[in-house]
Order: sequence, then C-alpha cells, then structure tokens
Amino acid sequence: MARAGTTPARSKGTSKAPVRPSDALSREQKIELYYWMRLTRSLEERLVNLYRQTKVVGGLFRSLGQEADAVGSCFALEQRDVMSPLIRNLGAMLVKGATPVEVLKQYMAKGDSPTRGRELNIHFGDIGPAGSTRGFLGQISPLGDMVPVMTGVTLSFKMRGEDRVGLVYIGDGATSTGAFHEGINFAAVQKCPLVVIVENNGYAYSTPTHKQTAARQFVDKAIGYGIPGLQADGNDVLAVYDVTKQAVDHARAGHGVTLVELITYRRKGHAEHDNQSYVPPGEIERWAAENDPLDRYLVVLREQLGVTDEEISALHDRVQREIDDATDEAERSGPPVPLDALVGVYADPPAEQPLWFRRDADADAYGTERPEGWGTWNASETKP
Ligand SMILES: Cc1ncc(C[n+]2csc(CCOP(=O)(O)OP(=O)(O)O)c2C)c(N)n1
Ligand SMILES: [Mg+2]
Repeated sequence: MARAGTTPARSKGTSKAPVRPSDALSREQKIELYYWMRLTRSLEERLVNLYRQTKVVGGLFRSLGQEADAVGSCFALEQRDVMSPLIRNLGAMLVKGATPVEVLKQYMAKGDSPTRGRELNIHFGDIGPAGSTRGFLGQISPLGDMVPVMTGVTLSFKMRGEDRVGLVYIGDGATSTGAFHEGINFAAVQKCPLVVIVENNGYAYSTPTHKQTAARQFVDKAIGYGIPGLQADGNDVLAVYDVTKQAVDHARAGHGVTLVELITYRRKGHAEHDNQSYVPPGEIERWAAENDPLDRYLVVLREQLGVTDEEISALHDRVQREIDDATDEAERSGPPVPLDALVGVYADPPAEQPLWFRRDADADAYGTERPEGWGTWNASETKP
C-alpha cells in the first residue's frame, strides 16, 4: 500500500523533487486551503459560544484537529462531483459550497435553515444533476450506510456515462459495520467511480482504534476488496490532497474504487458533552502541541510560499468578519413554523383534512419549498 508522507522540507540543491498533484496548485489555491481550514475552526469556535448560550439545538460535533483531512480531500473534487460527509466533515461541506449562515441556522434549528428546522447540525444536502447543485448529500446517522448509498450514486454516474466521481467519508468505527463491507465490495466489483475515505481519528465515541479492529492498519482492508489502498498523514493538508487527487483521477479514468486512509486525531470528544475521561493523560495535549494541522500548514505557507504575516492576518480578519455577519443573520431568523414539519417528509402528503383548528392555516413551506430539492414530490402540485 502506498503511503504519502508528510510535506517534505524545501528541496535543496539540484535534486528534483517528486511530482505531487499538489505541485500543480497555484499559490492562491494553496492559500485557499488554509482559508477553508481556518473558516472551519473559527466557525466551530463560534458554534461553541452559541452552544454555551443554549442557542444551539441538540449536540455540537467538533472536528478540531481534523480540518486538514476534510478540506484537503474535498479540494480534490470538481464541482460536478458528489461528496457524502460525516458529522466531522464541516470543512468538506464548506469547500463544496455550504455557507456559514446555513450551518449556523441548521445548528440553531431556524425556520429558514436548509431543512427548515426539521434536521439539525450539518445534516443537510444539495444534490441534483451535474452543475445544478453543489453536490453534497444529506447524511444519515446509521454508521456505514452512506457507503452503499454512494455506491448507488456512483453506479448511476457510470450507467449514465456521466463524468462524475463520488467521495464518501467513513470513520474508523464505521468500518466495523456490515454496510461498509457490503457497499465497498459491491462498488469494487462494479468498478464504481468512488473514493472511500477512512478517517482514522483514533476513536469511535470512547472506543480506541486498537479495540475497533485487529487489522494493523485500515488501508490493509483494501486488499480484501481487490482495490488500491492509499494512506496519508491526515494532518498534512497537501499530503491529503495528493492521495485524494490520485484516487479521484483513478476513479475518473474508469478504474474504479480506491480506499484512502487518513491518519488524524479527534481532539474533542464525540460531541461537546463528552468529557473524554477515557483518553490517556497527555494524549490530547501532545497532538495539539505537536500536530496541529493549521499550525503545520502555516509553516509551509511561510517557508515554502513566502506568505507574509500581513496576508495571514488579513485572511484571519476576513474569516472573522464572515462569521460575525453570518451569526448576525442567523440570530435574526425566527423559529420553524409547526406546520412545516410534514412538508417534504412524505411523498404523498396527508390525504386527510387538516385538524379542525388548522383548516385555514397553510404550512409556510408550501410556498417556498424548492420542489427539485425534495426529489420527486412537487409541493405546489400536491398541496391539499
Ligand atoms: C450503526 C450505528 N451504530 C452506532 C451508532 C452510534 N454512534 C454514532 S457516532 C458513533 C461513533 C463513530 O465513530 P467513527 O466512525 O470512528 O467516527 P468519528 O465520530 O470518530 O468521526 C457511534 C457509535 C450509529 N450512529 N450507528
Ligand atoms: Mg473515529
């Protein structure tokens, strides 16, 4: 199994540096990678503030320390490609076009959030024909299930002859499910244009990796499916981009599935309520001090690209401004309207008359729902 190492130090002398996909990225694109990671972290920090003010409904799921893995991998996709995130892939959603205000409204369960308060956190999607949407799926919670879903999505690309690739994220814990096995096996046999990213962040809730699998490393599982496996340092954004781009190109060329293991570390608990009492003392602090993906990439930007302190602080100011504006906008939105609850949920909306006290009331969503956003059901045609 191939392994992409850490970002090499500046090449010295005349020896030719190995050609990496990231070598083709422009200076602006390399700075953009940092922007997405910074935006992810700062947006989550804002969400923590709102959570502590009880303005967040439900749990808050952090990706602290994993920003490079989400951002670097999704950056390897084209707009027409489709990505299926997990709860810790806020960075990937932002790269694919989700906006901070959408994310804030979702977490705060606002009536004009993408799911109109019917789902929370980053469980929302935007999917449709190539070019018409941003191309990310609304994730479902049962672990592993997005692998067979994305197998189906990418099989449809193949059958229609569409030049589109799918990327599905899965955690170390979710690799133990039957759904993971069935999905990746079928995708491998069908040579679906799919990239399966295993995010090995050391824990599944409180279960450490050594209690999750007897395999020496997750990338070895690729052998059992007869597909290529790649592994990279998940806290090195350029190494992440390199392996993912390789896998995406492989899929686009019609060669089928690649399993990519990204090695990273979950510095926060499963969600904000988790006090991480099961983590050995010093482990989190060590990763924070020695292996923070943003700190590491700043060194690369400064030393290899000559990015100045002024450029970095302007970028930080921009991120802060964007998050402040998005927070103000999200705070101004109202709560969901109760009648919206059923719209977009049932393919065949209630044949029964509304309850007597609701007879003259319409769900707000009837007027505003995007029919194409909800699959086959057109709200305006089926309005009772
Ligand atoms: C089939 C199934 N079993 C259990 C759960 C409860 N659960 C939600 S997240 C989680 C841990 C996931 O760990 P991992 O796959 O490593 O992802 P991470 O949270 O580390 O990103 C568990 C056990 C679930 N959602 N689905
Ligand atoms: Mg995990």
